[in-house]
Amino acid sequence: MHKEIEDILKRAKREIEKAKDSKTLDALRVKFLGRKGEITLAFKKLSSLSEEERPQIGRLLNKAKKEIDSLLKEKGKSFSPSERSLYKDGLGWLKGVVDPSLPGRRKIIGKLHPITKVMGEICSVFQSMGFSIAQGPEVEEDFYNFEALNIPPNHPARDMQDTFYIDDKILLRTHTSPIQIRTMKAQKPPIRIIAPGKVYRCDSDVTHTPMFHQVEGLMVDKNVSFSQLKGTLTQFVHKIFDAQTKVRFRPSYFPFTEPSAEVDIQCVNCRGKGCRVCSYTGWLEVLGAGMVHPAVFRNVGYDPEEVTGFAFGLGVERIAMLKYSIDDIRLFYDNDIRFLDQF
Ligand code: 2NL
Repeated sequence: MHKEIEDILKRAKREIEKAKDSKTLDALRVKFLGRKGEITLAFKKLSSLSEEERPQIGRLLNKAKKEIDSLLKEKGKSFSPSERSLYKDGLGWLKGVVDPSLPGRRKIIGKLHPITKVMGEICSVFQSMGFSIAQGPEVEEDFYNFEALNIPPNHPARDMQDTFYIDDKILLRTHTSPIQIRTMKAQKPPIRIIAPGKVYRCDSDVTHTPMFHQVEGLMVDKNVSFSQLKGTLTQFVHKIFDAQTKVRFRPSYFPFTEPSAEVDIQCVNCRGKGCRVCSYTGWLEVLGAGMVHPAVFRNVGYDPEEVTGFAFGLGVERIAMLKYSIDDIRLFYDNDIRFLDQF
């Protein structure tokens, strides 16, 4: 038996020495230490030995087994790190099935949609000025969307071409003003809210999509003034674009405000020099605003002799297009991952 064990050990040493990869090493482990391996079979012969021989040969076999095991492990360390770790984890058999040297596959982590991002920035700016966020339904009643806002029955904004009607009284809101009407009907002044959300208009080209996003704002209290409106919106522009951006208020008309204004900012592209983006005027229109019309206050049960208020509205897509120099609004809704991934 002595001779036999020595012979196994000698061959094991030689063959392990010669091995060139972990696959060969795996085969050698099976050959010598496996369930039907040479060392294992030799152990089985122990029972046929005499009482004196058995412990002696047993010790010898244990020593040989340990030695072969450590030779296999030692040799395994000389292969590539990835091969070694496969070997260490008992996954040597995966060699050739998987390539452990390949880099890992990165998980693609989702991002916020650019409109969601800009909407969040706009809301944060107004929240920092003390406005709270109000919400309301996208499917609205004609009363909240038009009538309460002093938009008369024949006003062009009510036109079947612009509004998605569900029936003659129910429609998809065309602006977020109905949120503010609902808030005023439910609460007493002072009120200082913004109304962000989706709005719908039957319109589609490079600057219009049938669904888009608006943020409107409303402040109502005793003695709210037009100069507070100017200050609030100027501060907003300075925070969303930059503090050097000039702002101008141009007289305009809305049925729900009097007086009304359109708010322009110095062109973000040419800084006011005149370019294609601003149609060579140096200015970009970004907001509509004004003092809440007394008729609107009466419609929600407020006394226009007691309170005054300002209101404003802006299109989120328009702000996002100017911020990121995007010239086609439809890009936001094509869902091309190569576009969306850039923000
Ligand atoms: C624009 C114009 C505006 C308002 C929205 C408003 C709401 C109430 C009462 C009075 Cl409840 N006004 N909202 C006022 C002026 C302008 O938006 O050009 N938006 C993109």
